[in-house]
Amino acid sequence: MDATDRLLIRSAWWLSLAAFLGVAGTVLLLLRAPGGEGARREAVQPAVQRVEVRMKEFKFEPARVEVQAGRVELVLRNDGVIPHDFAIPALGVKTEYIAVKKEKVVVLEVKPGTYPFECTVGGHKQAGMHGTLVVR
Ligand SMILES: [Cu+2]
Repeated sequence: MDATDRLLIRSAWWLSLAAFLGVAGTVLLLLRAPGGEGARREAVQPAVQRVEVRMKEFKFEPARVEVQAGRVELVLRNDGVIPHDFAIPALGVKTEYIAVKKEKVVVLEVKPGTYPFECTVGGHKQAGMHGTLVVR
């Protein structure tokens, strides 16, 4: 093997390496391209709706909560001076007592409709602790 042969072999090796890197680079670009599989899956599953509801004596703020159908996270925060809870009877939802200055997150899958909610602690609903979840 003389010097020319060795040079040719080395060039061939560099050419195949360059070809391989070119193919690999293209594959990576295709995988990361917007509109690829990942982006499509994201479009089908919209972002989770997160709604904060504050509780105090004796009301919920806001008392009317409007969301789109699908997955909803209700962040229930007790800004009052005694424990409260949160229930949506039509959906079979009821939290434990939520202590003063604490919060609880309730995750729901909701269909369009109107769902009354309330605090089930004795007398609280009658005193004004109730509201409506409206799902569009
Ligand atoms: Cu209450």
